[in-house]
Amino acid sequence: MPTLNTQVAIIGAGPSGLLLGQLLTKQGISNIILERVSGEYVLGRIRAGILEQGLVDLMREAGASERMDKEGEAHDGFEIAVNGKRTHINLQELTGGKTVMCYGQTEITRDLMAAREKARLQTYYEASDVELQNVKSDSPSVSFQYQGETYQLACDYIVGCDGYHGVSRKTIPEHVRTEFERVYPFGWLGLLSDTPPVAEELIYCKSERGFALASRRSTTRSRYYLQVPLTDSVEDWSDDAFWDELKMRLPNESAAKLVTGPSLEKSIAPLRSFVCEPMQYGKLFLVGDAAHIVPPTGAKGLNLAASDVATLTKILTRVYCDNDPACIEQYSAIALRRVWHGERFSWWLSSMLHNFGETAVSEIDNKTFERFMSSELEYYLANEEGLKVIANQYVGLPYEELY
Ligand code: RFL
Ligand code: PHB
Repeated sequence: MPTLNTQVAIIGAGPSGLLLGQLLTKQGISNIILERVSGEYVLGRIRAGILEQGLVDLMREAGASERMDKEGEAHDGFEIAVNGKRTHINLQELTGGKTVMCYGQTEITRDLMAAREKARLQTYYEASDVELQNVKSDSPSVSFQYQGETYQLACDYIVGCDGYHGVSRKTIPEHVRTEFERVYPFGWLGLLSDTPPVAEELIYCKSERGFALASRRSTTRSRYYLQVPLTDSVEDWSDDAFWDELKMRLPNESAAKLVTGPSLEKSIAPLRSFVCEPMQYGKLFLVGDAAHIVPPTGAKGLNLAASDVATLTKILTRVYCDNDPACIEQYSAIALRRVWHGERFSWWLSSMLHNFGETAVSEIDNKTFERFMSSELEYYLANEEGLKVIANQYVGLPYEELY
């Protein structure tokens, strides 16, 4: 049986795993990544588009920012349109100079993959049957199947960056784990197309027909989303049907300018708020979607993954460079504080901007909940203080330092 050795075993080569691998390598900490699918498959997933400054800085620190710095778009603001009435959220003015960057998760992943390959770091793609062993002991390990052979990877720490459906979280015994979950009664149907985007900034649209988002990837590539019932499947939506529905949800002036074209990709993502506590168990850490999921409305998912990576990099650097192994106990509390802020913000924006229709929401009846949320949105959009509350959370809260 082939055996391998490293300081940190990372499960999952999504953006969390790849970014962590780069940052640890910069600190001289060795790491091996195990990924269930092929690199090509990972790059086929179309997901996030908006990066907070914290993530932009980490990409620079990781030495993988060259293309992002050239091609990423700085966005000073975005719009919220309520039944066609638009409010501009000027992030720069409302936050004292902060902005976000529009650059796709696919590109982030591609850049990190290229940096890892260039540094000749070990990644096992299409590794199956990954199993975490002895995570509570001083000699944890991971076994996996690769090209027909069983491998054993010995390490000091294991980091679960394997997303919501991964194996790492489930290694924490059920009696130790608390999971918080809210499943929303709708999903987002996303469409990617090589058409000029309808606007320079994102437009989040609340309408009686449901939520829509006009986003973008570049001056020639658009990304749009529609709120759809969970019972819908992608096959129910021809490109024409998508464009027709989008026009009805966008403000009239935007609908009139919308350039349509064939889809490059179409997929439906269910909306979920989910947190697993704690995020550390013995020598195992959970990072990103493995520990928490947010609905995409606040653009927080990948950004929360990045703040987990930042915290864990600081912790492992202290463990190895300052010989302070006890500091790993700080990880869960620091990461979870920021995660819950992101969870609350995404839930809040999602609740205000979607149409819940006949679906049960809480102990409050639907009609009343809808009114509460509409009124809440109106209140925040009507005054500068309210806009500041939205803007400061959208650009992202600061990262917490270790103590
Ligand atoms: P990922 O990206 O799911 O990667 C996990 C990786 O682990 C692998 N894996 C395994 N590997 C080995 N063994 C196993 N047993 C394994 N099980 C799984 C998987 O194959 C995969 O490669 O998690 P990660 O790295 O934590 O990254 C999280 C982000 O992907 C996610 O939070 C964001 O995409 C969320 N998100 C957004 N976040 C933002 O910050 N801004 C946005 O604008 C934004 N928009 C979005 C989004 C997510 C969306 N979808 C589809 C859910 C828009 C959408 C539509
Ligand atoms: C995206 O462009 O995919 C995107 C942007 C903002 C969001 C969610 C998704 O809130």
